Formats: sequence, structure tokens, C-alpha cells
Amino acid sequence: MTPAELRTVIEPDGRVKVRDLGLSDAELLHCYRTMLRVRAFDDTCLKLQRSGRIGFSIPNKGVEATQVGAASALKKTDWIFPSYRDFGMALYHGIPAVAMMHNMFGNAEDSAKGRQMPVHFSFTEPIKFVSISSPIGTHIIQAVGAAHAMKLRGEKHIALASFGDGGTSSLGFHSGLNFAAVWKSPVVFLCQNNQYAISCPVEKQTASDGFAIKAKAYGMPGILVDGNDLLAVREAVLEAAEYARKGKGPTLIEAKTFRMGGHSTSDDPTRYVPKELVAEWEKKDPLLRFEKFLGKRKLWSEKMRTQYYDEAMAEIDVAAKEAAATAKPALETIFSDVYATVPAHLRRQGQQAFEVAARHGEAEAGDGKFPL
Ligand SMILES: Cc1ncc(C[n+]2csc(CCOP(=O)(O)OP(=O)(O)O)c2C)c(N)n1
Repeated sequence: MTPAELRTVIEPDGRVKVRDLGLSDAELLHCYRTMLRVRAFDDTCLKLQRSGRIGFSIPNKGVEATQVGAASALKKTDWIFPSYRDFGMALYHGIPAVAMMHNMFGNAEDSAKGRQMPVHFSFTEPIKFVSISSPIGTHIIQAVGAAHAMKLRGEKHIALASFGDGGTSSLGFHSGLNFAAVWKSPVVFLCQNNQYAISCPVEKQTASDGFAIKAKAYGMPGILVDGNDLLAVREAVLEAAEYARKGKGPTLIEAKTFRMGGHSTSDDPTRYVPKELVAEWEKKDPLLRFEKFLGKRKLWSEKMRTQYYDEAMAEIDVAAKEAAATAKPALETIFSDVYATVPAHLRRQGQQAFEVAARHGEAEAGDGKFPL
């Protein structure tokens, strides 16, 4: 079988192949600003982690165009089942940076009340951004289930499941894609092929010719798109979303991109990513590509980049300070939002734990070892 052809819209020099982008200048600038806000969020989190104020973060550098391009193709009534590397999807849709920072600090204002790891955001407004699942691939089936429920209810919303190349080796990938294709569930599968799953290179992840090609076997359309080309990703997701809304079922999109940083702030990619590969992809930086495109439309200047980035850093600095100053969740909230009525045995156990904590004090941050 011939592999899918790589789709692009923005040429490396910034020219575009299509006339009607379906986005106003203001919307294009919102996409650009969102990518810079993601970089500012990353840069701030690295400093927070290195100075011991948060336990962990996930760098997004290099994959911002995939995140923002995909997000821009969704409606506010759609549901996002994100990977942990999708900060741009949340920021694009207006989720406040401070709400994300509350999760990074696991404080009392965090929507999960500190019961998730950092970067495991969950929001219901202004878009459904479903709680991130740490076990790789498990959210793919959650997305299919939610999408299928929407179909049964006669709603026209769709679900987007975003995952990495590593996610395709999960059982969730197989059962999710198979079910969705058979039942024509309105879901878009977005595989962000960023070349690595922690230190596992893509050549060791699959023996097949990429990931888009796998759609064929499941009986759904497969699209291979340049993930560093924001407009090409947007176009692919729009096409897949429309297909799903029409009741035709799912699509698998492979966005080919590159993780320009470490897997997480606990990782040192220089130990396993060849320098030449990094250099090759640095030239394809999605932010630079979009700047060239905006430049051709007289919408961009070097000064604008500095101004947007500085504004983003100031915004995120305020968010981080507010989150840092917010109290930890009270121990008594451990069962909140979990049960409509807390079962008697848990209430009893909770009571015992609260009494022990009252006698001995609560654990201090850093008492436990942090996972990868
Ligand atoms: C079931 C399971 N196995 C292993 C892990 C450990 N783990 C965390 S992230 C990750 C890599 C996933 O890579 P990929 O899906 O390509 O996403 P990326 O991090 O590249 O965005 C692994 C193996 C996990 N969280 N869950």
C-alpha cells in the first residue's frame, strides 16, 4: 500500500497554496499569540520546576502548530480528550492561564483539587477539556464512548482524541479505532507523531509506514499532515470534523511534527536524540513558519513577537504568583466531587485519616518521590 501523501498549506517560505483560509486576520493573530503563550507557559514552568516550586511539567516546544491548528477547527460545543502535551488547545479556547497554573500547583483552586499530577488539566468551560489520563491510550476509548453517546442523543458535537505516536501501541488505540469505525462514532483521532515516546524513537514504535496508513485497516479515512503547518492541521481537522458531524464516522489524522524539548522536565533528551535531528527540525520550527506566513500578509514584525511574548510572560507570571499564593486543598476535600453520597466505609476511613493528620500534621511537599 502506498503511504498517505503529506498535506501542507504553508510553504516553508511562508506562501500559502489556498486563497480562502476561512480565518480573519484577527483569528490568525489569535493563533500566533496562542503559540507564543504556550512557549511562555513552558518557559515559566521550567523555571518553577527547577526552583522546586512545582513538581513537574511537560514541554510543548515544536508541537504548538498541531495543537493550535487542531483546536481552531473545533466548536466550543465539541469535546477535547487531550494528551498531556496539549496546552495550546486549552489556551486557544480561552481557558485562563491561571486555571492551568492552579493545576500545576495542585492547590485548592485546581479543578481536580490537587488529586491529579501537574499538567493533568480538566475544564468544563469554555470548552469541554476532559481530565487528562496518565495511562497512555486510555482516553482514546473515553473519547469514543463520549462521541458515541453524543450520536445516540442526536447531538451534532464531535470528540477529538489527541495522542502521541507512543499512544498508537496501546490497547485503547486498537479498541477505540475499531469500535468508532464499526459504529461510525463522531470522533477525530489526532495522532501527534512527534518522533519520540519519551526515549523510544518512532522507528521502534511501529514497523508500518507511519500511522495514517493504519486507518485503512480500520475502515476509516487516514490523513497525513505536516504538523508544523498550523493551517494544514486546521484544514485536516475541519475535514474530519465535518465528516464526523455528517454521521460518516471517524478519521485518523497523523500530524508529523517534532518534540523540540524533553519529554518532561524530568528528562534529558540530549542523551538519546541525535543533535543532527534537532538541528534539522529547528529549521522547521512551527512558530517561524507561521511568522513567515504572517509576514507575507504584512501581519508580522520582529517587534510584534517581542511584544506578544513579553505580554504572555507577564500574564503567566501573574498567574503563577496567584497559584503559588493559593492554599493547598484541605485534606477534608479528598472525597469531594467523587461520590454523590460518600459511602459509609470511606467516610469512616476518611475520619480516621483526618484524626491522624490532626494529631501528627500533614505530609510536606517533597515527602514522596515524584513519578516520571
Ligand atoms: C500505559 C502506560 N505505559 C507507560 C507510561 C509511561 N509513559 C508516560 S508518557 C510515555 C510516552 C508516550 O509517548 P507518546 O504517546 O508518543 O506521546 P508524547 O509524550 O510523545 O507526546 C510513556 C511511555 C504510561 N503513562 N502509561
